[in-house]
Amino acid sequence: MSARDESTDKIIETVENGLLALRVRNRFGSLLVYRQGAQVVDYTPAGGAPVLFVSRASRLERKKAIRGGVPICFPWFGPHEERKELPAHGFARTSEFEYLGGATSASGEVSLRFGLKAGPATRESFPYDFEAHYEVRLGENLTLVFTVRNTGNVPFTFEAALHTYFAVSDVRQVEVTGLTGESYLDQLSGRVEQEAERAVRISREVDRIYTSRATCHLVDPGLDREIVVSKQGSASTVVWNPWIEKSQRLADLGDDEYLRMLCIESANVRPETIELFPSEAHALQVSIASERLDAERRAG
Ligand code: TA6
Repeated sequence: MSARDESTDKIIETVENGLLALRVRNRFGSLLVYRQGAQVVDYTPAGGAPVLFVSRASRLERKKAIRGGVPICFPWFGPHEERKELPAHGFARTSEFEYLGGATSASGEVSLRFGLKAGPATRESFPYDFEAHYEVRLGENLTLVFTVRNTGNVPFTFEAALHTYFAVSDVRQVEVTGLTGESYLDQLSGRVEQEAERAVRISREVDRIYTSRATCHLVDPGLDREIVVSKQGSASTVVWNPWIEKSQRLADLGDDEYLRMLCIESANVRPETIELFPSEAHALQVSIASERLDAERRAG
C-alpha cells in the first residue's frame, strides 16, 4: 500500500447551492454531502466517473427533495398510507441532519456522522421518539449505514430506503444481475411476480420492490464499469426507472434524463417493514463499489 499522503485527506464544511454541505477528498475519491437529508449527491472514485446521478432539473432549495444522489426515505416509503398530503418517502430527506463530526482512519478512509432526532415537526406525522444516525464512509467503497433507535417507551414500525440514483451511460444498455429467482411487487401492476431473467434490463418504466438481501451488479459497458451493491440489514431492493412518460410528468427530471439514471435502492419496505421495541435499534447498510469491466464482460 502506498504511503498515505495525509495532505489529501480533507473534510471541508461548505455551502453549495445555498445548502450547508460537506466535501470530502481522500486517496479513494471525493464526496459531496448536503446536511439537508444527509444526502450524498456526489461520489466519484479516484480515477473514475461519478457513480451517482443528480437531475439537472433538481430544485436545490431548502426543504425541497433533491432528485438524485442517495435520498434517505424514512419513516415511510412512497406515499403515506393514510395521509396523502404528507411528502412521499417521509420527512428525513428534507430534514436538516446534525453534523456529528468526521474522522480519518489509518488507511485514509474518511467517515462522516450525522444525526436526526424526534421533535415537534417529526411527531406531527410520526408520533414516536427515535434517534437516527447516518454514517457515510469514503474508502475503497462508499459505505452508508442508516441506524434507527427507538428511544421511547412504545414500539413503532417504520420503512427505510437508501434511494440510490446511479448514473449510467444509457439505461437501455445496462443490466442488473443478482435478482434472479427473487419475488417482487410490481408497483405498476400491483402483482407479485418472480424474477425469471438472468438480468433485469430496462426498456419501459420499471418500479419493482424485490424481497431480496442479495448483492446486485449494475453492469454498464458504456462506462466500462460494474457497480457492485452489497447490503446488510436490508431485505428489500427497489429497482426504478421512470422511462419516458413519467419523466415528462416529473418537473424535477429532464425529459431525456431517464436514459442516464437507474435507481437500485437498499431498503426495508412493505412486507419488510421494521418493528422496533423500546431501546432496540436497526441498521441498514449498503456498500457501493465501482469496478472496471473485465474484457469478457465488455464484449457483452
Ligand atoms: O423508488 C421507487 C419510487 O417509489 C417510485 O414509485 C417513484 O415514485 C420514485 O420512488 C421517486 O420518488 P420521488 O418521491 O423521489 O419522486
